[in-house]
Amino acid sequence: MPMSIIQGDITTMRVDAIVNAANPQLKQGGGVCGAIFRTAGASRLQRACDALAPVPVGKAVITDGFGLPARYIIHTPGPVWRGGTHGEAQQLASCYQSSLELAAAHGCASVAFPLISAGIYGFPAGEAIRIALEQIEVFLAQPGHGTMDVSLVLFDAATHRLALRVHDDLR
Ligand code: AR6
Repeated sequence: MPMSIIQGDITTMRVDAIVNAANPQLKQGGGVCGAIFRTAGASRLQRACDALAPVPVGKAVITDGFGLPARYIIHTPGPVWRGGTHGEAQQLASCYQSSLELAAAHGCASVAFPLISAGIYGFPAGEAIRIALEQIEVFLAQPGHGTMDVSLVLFDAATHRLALRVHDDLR
């Protein structure tokens, strides 16, 4: 199944799992993480997260989706952008790999990602998109994973347009 590149609010996605652009402490924070906590129910999600924290950058853990349409939330802390010379690209790639492996291990048939690290953590959007699309494609090409429905959900129109351009350039 090909991946989808869509514009929208990830908290509304009716998928098996949405991915949270988390921090290693799994605290609510702002950005997409803040929105996910608010929609899921902040205190019950925080209790579930506190039992799993801390999580190293590039790894992933899973909780219930609580009040979300999604059944699960996969929490992955992305790298903070520090100029690109501190292994940020590899760490970001690892976020997608870890999240997709965890989703598969939980039998998820559909997964939606936000653009991890590209907001508060400062990762340049074009490069973050390229890494996301490449890692999703690599995963879907693996035996047994080709039927998973994976979406990259961009919040604003400009980033969505950029993602479509990056996708075309990768062809
Ligand atoms: N749906 C989809 N994408 C969204 C939404 C939404 N509802 N809201 C924002 N985005 P960010 P990070 C986009 O800052 O850079 C938090 O405090 C946003 O436009 O949410 O990984 C965490 O707790 C951007 O493109 O995540 C961490 O401490 C993308 O989501 C820290 O911020 C990621 O932006 C993580 O920072």
